[in-house]
Amino acid sequence: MELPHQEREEPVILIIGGGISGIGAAQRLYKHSLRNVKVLEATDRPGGRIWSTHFAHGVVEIGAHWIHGPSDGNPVFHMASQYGLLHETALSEENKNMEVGGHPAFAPISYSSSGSVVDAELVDAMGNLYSRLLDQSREFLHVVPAPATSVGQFMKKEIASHAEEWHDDVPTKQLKLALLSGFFKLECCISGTHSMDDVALGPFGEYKMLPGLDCTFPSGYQGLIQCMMTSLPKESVLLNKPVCTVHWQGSFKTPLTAERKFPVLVECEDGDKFPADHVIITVPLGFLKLKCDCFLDPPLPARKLHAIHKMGFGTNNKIFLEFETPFWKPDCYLIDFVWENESPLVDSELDLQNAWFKKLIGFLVLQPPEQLGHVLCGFIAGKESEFMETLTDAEIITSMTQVLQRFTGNPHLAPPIRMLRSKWHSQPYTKGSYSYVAVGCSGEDIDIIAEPLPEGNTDPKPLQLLFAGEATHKTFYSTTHGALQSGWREAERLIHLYAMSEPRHNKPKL
Ligand code: 6YU
Repeated sequence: MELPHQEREEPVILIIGGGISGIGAAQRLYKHSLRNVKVLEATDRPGGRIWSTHFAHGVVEIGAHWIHGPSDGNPVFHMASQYGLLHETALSEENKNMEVGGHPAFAPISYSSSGSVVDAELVDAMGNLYSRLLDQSREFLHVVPAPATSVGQFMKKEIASHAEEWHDDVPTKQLKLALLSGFFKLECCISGTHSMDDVALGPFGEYKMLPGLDCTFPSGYQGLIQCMMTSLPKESVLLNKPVCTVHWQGSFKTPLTAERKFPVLVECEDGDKFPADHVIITVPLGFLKLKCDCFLDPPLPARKLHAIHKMGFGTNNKIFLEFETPFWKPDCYLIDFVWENESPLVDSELDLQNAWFKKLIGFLVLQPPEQLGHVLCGFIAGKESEFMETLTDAEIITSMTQVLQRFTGNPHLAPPIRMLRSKWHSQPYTKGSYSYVAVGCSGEDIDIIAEPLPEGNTDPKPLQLLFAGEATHKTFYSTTHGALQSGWREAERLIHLYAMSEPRHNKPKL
């Protein structure tokens, strides 16, 4: 039986990328009866930077770890609680209302490079100073000109003037600076950057923190993606389908759609071609930076290309170590390393070969050990993190064992029995971890990247290309909730275009 004309002309929508933004967009379109939707995902699994895998006796997160700000305004939290994926303590009002300023909420045990434990009061005092300065860095959103170009520059200037007021002996002063140096490394992991000198000061306050004590998914973050996918037909998500070129502003037909012309044609690496009315591009900014000159035909407008190149996209990696027996106490949740001779006020030379591991901030003790085993998760950002990806497993295990022996002051500490690390910079379809607003950029650049094409609203074939993904969210960039909201935002644009409340939706409302 032949379909009525208007049904045949249901808009064809493609989504490039099966991360949370792409799957979220597909889910939203389906819910609003825009059902001619396909997700093309380059790799062999959905989820993108949400990626849980088996390690030791349980599951660990290669990518996203926490729900940042798990409270009612966070759509990932909302969805995860609806699907029943969170522990009941995460759902408590007390946890939802907690304000921790985006940082780990537990006190660390800090080891120094001479193998002793650093006085907890000193760690606390420097932690408080660092947090105050970081809060100040967020206060220059509407200040022109900002007092410095980068967060790093601003904070170092402030630290230098504080240090002048310290009346301690020289070793204590040095230790205080070494502690602050460690906090800078932590911030590099949080911001996904090599150095806080690369993060723009003015727009730093644009990133919004939600209340709530960061929580994890007891059975893995990827369970969220699996639940989201249950509302989509199986055949709507195509895996192993890397897209090489998106042709737009055209008039394309295929043997299957002989009498219908489409403005967009998506070409995959395996030669498959998919015509479409609309394409939501959710590929990571790292991929876009590398490929934007050839990924789109015709190329993107100059101002969009400029914004893509200027915005920051850095690397934050994890190193998981499993131990036969823990060398830490049962109440220890975080182990920090303090390199005693370091100072944020002195630029150290980059020595990747011999000193990459100095950028490691320390280790989280993953919970619960009864289920997972004795597992530590280290974080390392920047160029050192990218160098780490090039090393062999044996080289990493040796370096990690040496570092732990030195810092704990125990030369007999046994090496880990297993190791796993992420390699986000080497992932060909990601090329890093997440975005940040680099020096020279502002939230406006994020908006420019997010603008749909063709520009303006006079084109007879509107919204051919739409852009989603974490790097397109002005206030929640770098997070899963930012990514999800960006996917919803672009789905809503199309839903609005076809004004789905009307029975016939074959023609866009211009
Ligand atoms: C969060 C967290 N978290 C740790 C680490 C990483 C990230 N994030 P996706 O990449 O998922 O999907 C795109 C898909 O496109 C992908 O599957 C590709 O394969 C595919 N693709 C690419 N090219 C293609 C092609 N040509 N054809 C077809 N398909 C193609 N977020 O909320 N909590 O704890 C962490 C962390 C190691 C790597 C994180 C965290 C970031 C999120 O993982 C990420 O934003 C989203 O998953 C992205 O989803 P997506 O759909 O956009 O892309 C002031 C200020 C401070 C700012 N920062 C503060 C926040 C700190 C962020 N937190 C990070 C911390 C950790 C540990």
